[in-house]
Amino acid sequence: MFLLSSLLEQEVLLGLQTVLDRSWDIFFRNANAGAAPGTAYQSPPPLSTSLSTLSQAQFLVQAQPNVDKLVEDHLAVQSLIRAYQIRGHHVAQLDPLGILDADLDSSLPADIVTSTDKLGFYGLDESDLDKVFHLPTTTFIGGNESALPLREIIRRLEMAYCQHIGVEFMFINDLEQCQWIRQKFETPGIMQFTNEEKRTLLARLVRSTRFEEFLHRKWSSEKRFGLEGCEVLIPALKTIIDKSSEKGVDYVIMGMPHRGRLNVLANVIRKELEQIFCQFDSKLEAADEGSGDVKYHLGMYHRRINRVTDRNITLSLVANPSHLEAADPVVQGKTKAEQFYCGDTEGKKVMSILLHGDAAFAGQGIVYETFHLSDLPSYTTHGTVHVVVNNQIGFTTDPRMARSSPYPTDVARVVNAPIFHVNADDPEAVVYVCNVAAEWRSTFHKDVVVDLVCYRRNGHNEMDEPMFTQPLMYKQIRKQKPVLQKYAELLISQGVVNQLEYEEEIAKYDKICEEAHARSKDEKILHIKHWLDSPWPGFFTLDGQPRSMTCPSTGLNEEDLTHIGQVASSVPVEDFTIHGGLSRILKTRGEMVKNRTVDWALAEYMAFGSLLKEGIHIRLSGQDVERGTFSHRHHVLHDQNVDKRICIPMNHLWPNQAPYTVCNSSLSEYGVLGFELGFAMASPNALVLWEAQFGDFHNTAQCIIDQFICPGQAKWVRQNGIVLLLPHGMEGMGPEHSSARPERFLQMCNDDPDVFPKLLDDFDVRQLYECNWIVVNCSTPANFFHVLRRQILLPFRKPLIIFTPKSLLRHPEARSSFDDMLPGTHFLRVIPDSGPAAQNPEQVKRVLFCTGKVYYDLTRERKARQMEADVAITRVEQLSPFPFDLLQKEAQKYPAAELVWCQEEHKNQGYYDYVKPRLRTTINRAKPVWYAGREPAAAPATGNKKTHLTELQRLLDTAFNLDAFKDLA
Ligand SMILES: Cc1ncc(C[n+]2csc(CCOP(=O)(O)OP(=O)(O)O)c2C)c(N)n1
Ligand SMILES: *[C@@H]1O[C@H](CO)[C@@H](O)[C@H](O)[C@H]1NC(C)=O
Ligand SMILES: *[C@@H]1O[C@H](CO)[C@@H](O)[C@H](O)[C@H]1NC(C)=O
Ligand SMILES: [Mg+2]
Repeated sequence: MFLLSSLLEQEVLLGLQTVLDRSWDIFFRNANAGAAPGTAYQSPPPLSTSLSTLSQAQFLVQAQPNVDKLVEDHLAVQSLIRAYQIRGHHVAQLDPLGILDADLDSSLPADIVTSTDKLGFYGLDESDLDKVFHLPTTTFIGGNESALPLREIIRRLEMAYCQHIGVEFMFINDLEQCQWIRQKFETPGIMQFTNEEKRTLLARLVRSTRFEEFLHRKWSSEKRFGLEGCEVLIPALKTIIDKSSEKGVDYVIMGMPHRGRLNVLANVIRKELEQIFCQFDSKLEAADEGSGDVKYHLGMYHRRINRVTDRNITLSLVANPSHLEAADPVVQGKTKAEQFYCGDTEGKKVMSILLHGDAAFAGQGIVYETFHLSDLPSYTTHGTVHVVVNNQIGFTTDPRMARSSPYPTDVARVVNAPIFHVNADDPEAVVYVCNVAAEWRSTFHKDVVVDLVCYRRNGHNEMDEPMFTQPLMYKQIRKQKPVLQKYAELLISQGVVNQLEYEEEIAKYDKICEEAHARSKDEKILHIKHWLDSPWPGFFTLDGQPRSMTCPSTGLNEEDLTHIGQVASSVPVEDFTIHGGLSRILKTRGEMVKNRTVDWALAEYMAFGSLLKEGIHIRLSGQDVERGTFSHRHHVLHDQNVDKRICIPMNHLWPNQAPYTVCNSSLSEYGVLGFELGFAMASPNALVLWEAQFGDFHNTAQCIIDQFICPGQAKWVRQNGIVLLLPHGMEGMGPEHSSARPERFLQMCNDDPDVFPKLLDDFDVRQLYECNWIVVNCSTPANFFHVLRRQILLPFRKPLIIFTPKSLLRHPEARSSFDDMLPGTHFLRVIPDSGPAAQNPEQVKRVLFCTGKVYYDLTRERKARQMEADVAITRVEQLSPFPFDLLQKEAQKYPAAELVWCQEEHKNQGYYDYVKPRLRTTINRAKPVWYAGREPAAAPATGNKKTHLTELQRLLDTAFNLDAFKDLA
């Protein structure tokens, strides 16, 4: 007697159907005939009925003991099969050293039949081993057989799940995908290699192994983060690339950490060996601008023929900082962009491969953030193949101290990615899972993980002593035969190659290395330009000449301004009901357009709309950017009656316009900013913007800012025009929503505060060319419009940091006229005073220099105090590069005036520390530069509204009290 429903999991059921068609018959006939009154019984559903009906059915059945036992045993065998599918990987032999279980747990699951006494768990015993059992449809171990003796069932399950491959997939919520994987690993004899394939694999192992040995021979005291202990990585990657190429991929974008990077460059990407070797020669100087980077960080781009598939393939390895896993989202963004530009909407032609170390993959949160982008419409790259070099150590740390999850790969389970653990000392098993991984990606377009369980033969780097901390492991490692030797011996014993052929293969590759080394000595100069991961052909020249260092007017004709304004205030599709409140917003926009004025949102619209007309793709990404955090943007309209029906007017502006992408992101900064940086890397002809919900949230993405955006060009001679929109302003909203931390960005600007630059022609453009990034805080919508357009019209690309307003979005005075946006107008780096003070500059007693929103507080206060002739207010709109030229003019214009920097931020924050020395340099230190603003503080702002207002009043009092600095002078 048993309760069927509780036992019936979906998959067990599928299997039951085959077993039951015969036995059920008898079973029910008996029950029907002899059912005692009161025995709960229902007539069974036909076997063809849907699973749900069947599993809902509950029936207590009483049967003859032998039939009962038959059914029970079948169910037992099915749960046994399922146990192997779920937990077989826990007993697979994954560690080449045989020391540590790959899942950090040496206990054996009770339901895996490692010895016959375990059969008892299932109510079976040895006498059942030769009984034949029907196989459920959820297994492929039978091949063409539908039934097998239990002994053979167990043997085949062990072959499939408990050898050198551990398959972790039963958490996947999709039956078709599970069946696909089972078929790949359970089908008897499916893992076959031809002699040709074995020889190719051996040759690849020879290259991988001998490359490291060559470097070791020539430069034994150099760090190279060699691959020893995971030489199989090279054939693994080549297999993934070959198989993907066969499936139609022609562009592979890769990201990887230090370990084995030079080997990957040499043997996977096939960077010329002399270019790699010459980096080891310390006599060489860097020929290009910038600081350069160490050899195991540089990027690479290479196009060549894939010898296995005879198809062209482009391989690109993205430059990375030391910060492990930081390049993950960057690779994804670049991949997305490359897919976008070649119209590859399903990821059939462009794909990414990410490599990871075991400790970093488990420990770094960015891995999780990146996984969560993998299936979002505007961020998916349609499946990434992840390869983990799981050498069971991170620097000196044992994995048992480095993670709380059984495997380093568990993070991938959140996106239902199958995970293939494989013993890296079995090269054929490795190649097999890599083929399956590539096929998985091309079939389901979802992420997949290959976990190469290996070891690290040396210390963390070649200079490092591992025995201090891992004595037992390294005793074993010293005894461990290298995988190349093991595999060569195997193939020789199988008669696939002979000793002589093997030695010749080695000699051949050693000779290649030697010759390249000889050539590398002729290379006098290291060209970082050979190490670009994303070349921009055609961008830096115009008709074969370098582009001139000028920037055309960023203005726009009236007709286009009006047209964009009209589209921005309408619903360009029929039968579309928008929210009543939004109708009012659009109506007000329409009126503004009639009045020839713009507010912030409209200025942004005009900048985007005009660039789209010129064929510039625009992508705006970040949390809630579609509507705008402050409900001012509304780039995506939602039909109030139809779910998911949306309209993006920006895409209805012009015939043949470039596409506009605006996308609400996942709640991530590090991941999403990295992604957009990668997107911007792919092409200079796109305006890619990331907006923080509030400016201070950028600190969760600090690594991308510090390691990529700020020094990217200097380290990797790679320009990037990404724009950061960071809402900023002291508005009494408390410490967390006030400051975008301008001081951080300004502190990282590369211009010299103490040197007044030479004012050559086109000073402004040259200054932009030389800086590492541009930092602005616009006080008018028109200036915001211009700076966005300038970003594209410049003949080069620089990151642009914009502190954007909150209350100014709706401030009645923060409006601009079309007149300030017409042809001939341009971005104003400095906005001088134009009122009574400027008419009579000699009479002016004080110049207040400021930036951003505080300008509006200052003008209001000045008016209230009737001091318009006494105090001039100069707005610094571009903070970096610092407008030395224009500010010099401003200072000279008011000879009798005191100079004051005024800001609403606290004194140790904001702009003061950046501006003060530069202003002093500008005036040749002829006068002091005073400060009017909040006191130094630990938090960016008070949480108390009243204190906020008091502080504001106090700073305004200082700014307009002409005696304020008398005592200090
Ligand atoms: C974000 C970050 N934190 C710390 C380090 C310092 N670090 C360099 S390598 C390393 C260990 C990495 O271990 P693993 O990911 O297993 O790679 P392996 O070196 O074993 O190949 C550490 C901690 C780093 N590079 N990046
Ligand atoms: C590969 O690319 C080259 C140059 O772009 C081209 O000449 C060649 O025909 C291509 N080969 C194949 C097989 O597509
Ligand atoms: C347009 O201008 C008129 C007249 O100056 C003014 O009353 C109205 O408020 C303006 N509308 C908008 C939306 O700015
Ligand atoms: Mg490691």
